Amino acid sequence: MSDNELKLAEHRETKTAEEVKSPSLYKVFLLNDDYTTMDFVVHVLEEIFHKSPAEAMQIMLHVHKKGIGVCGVYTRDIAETKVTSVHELARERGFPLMCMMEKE
Ligand code: TYC
Repeated sequence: MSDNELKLAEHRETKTAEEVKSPSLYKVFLLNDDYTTMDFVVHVLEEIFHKSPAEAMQIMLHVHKKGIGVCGVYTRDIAETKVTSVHELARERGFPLMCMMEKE
C-alpha cells in the first residue's frame, strides 16, 4: 500500500491489517575502523544520535573494542537519514567511518 493510500485509509472506519500495524523499526550501527578519531565518533553520537557525553563515550568505546555497536533504533526514513548524515559528516572531515542499518 502506498503512503497516499495509507493516508486516505485513515478516514475509513474499518482498518486493514497494514493500516493498524506499527511501522517496522531499524537498528542503526557504527562500525570500528583504525583511522576515525575517538573524538569525532563521540561528536557524531552527540550531534546525530542525541546521546549525552557519557553515553556517547560508552558507545564509542564499545564499538572500538567490539567492532560494532548500536547507536539507536528508528523508523526506516529516520534510520536512512542518520546513516546518510554520518557518512556525509565523516567524508567532509576525511574519516572513513561506516554506519549501517538493519531491520529489527
Ligand atoms: N578505533 C578508532 C581509533 O582507535 C576509534 C573508533 C571508534 C573509530 C568507533 C570508529 O566507530 C568507531 N581511533
